[in-house]
Amino acid sequence: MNFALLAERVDEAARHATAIEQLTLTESFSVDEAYRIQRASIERRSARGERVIGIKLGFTSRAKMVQMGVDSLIWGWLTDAMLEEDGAPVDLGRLIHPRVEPEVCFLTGRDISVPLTALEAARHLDGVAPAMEIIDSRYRNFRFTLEDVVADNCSSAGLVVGPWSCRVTGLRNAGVALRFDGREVQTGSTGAILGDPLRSVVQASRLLHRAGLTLPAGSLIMAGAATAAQPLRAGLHVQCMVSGIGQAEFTTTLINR
Ligand code: OOG
Ligand code: MG
Repeated sequence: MNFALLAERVDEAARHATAIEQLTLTESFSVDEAYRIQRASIERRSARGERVIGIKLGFTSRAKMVQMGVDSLIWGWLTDAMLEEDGAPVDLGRLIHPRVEPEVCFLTGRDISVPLTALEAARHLDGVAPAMEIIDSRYRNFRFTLEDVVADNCSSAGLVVGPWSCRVTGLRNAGVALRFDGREVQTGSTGAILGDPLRSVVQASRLLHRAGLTLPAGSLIMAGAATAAQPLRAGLHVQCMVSGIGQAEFTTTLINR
């Protein structure tokens, strides 16, 4: 199988905001192979000058697993081109069928390369922030298998990170609200994320170790959505509130279609 060719398909779909058929309709590959396709797609981004700034976890909450019909924890890469400024407008014109999900984002203070306990994970962190991930499956109708979504860098398209706080251990049950124009569209708790989003860092450490990778100090870790994702449209003011640590926000516009 030609991993580079499959990576090119998902990468071009993202670059041109054009949906493609699921790769698994015509190819058969394992989850491990899907991660190799994902890796090759990130190498294409790096070749264009994008820089890896961290990783994201997916399907760390039941709400997301139920919404998408996938029940395994997955992970992908975040690059500097995906990072949107807190409070700034996000252009939906470069996206296919974007959705937003309320998350928390951790900032690492030390390299992570070996499996960590929750206590050790907390000591490897410099901060936590309310955050939102913008996901945009490159597959038609936002439908995929586990292998498809992994190959597609776990649908990641953007992230907005609010102000940093040092309360990395205080998030076992903090209220989460996603608001569109001031109206609540999703509500939940940070406890929905593996019981405590700190466990996403524990899981990340295991995954990195298994992949033989080191996540450098100063990296971001998106813990995964606390609620189902909500479809975006132009002209919205989008806000994510996390009790005790604050909020992140952005507006949506439609420019480059
Ligand atoms: C896959 C990404 C899942 C999360 O936070 O659970 C994810 C998708 O739903 O398209 O990012
Ligand atoms: Mg997510």
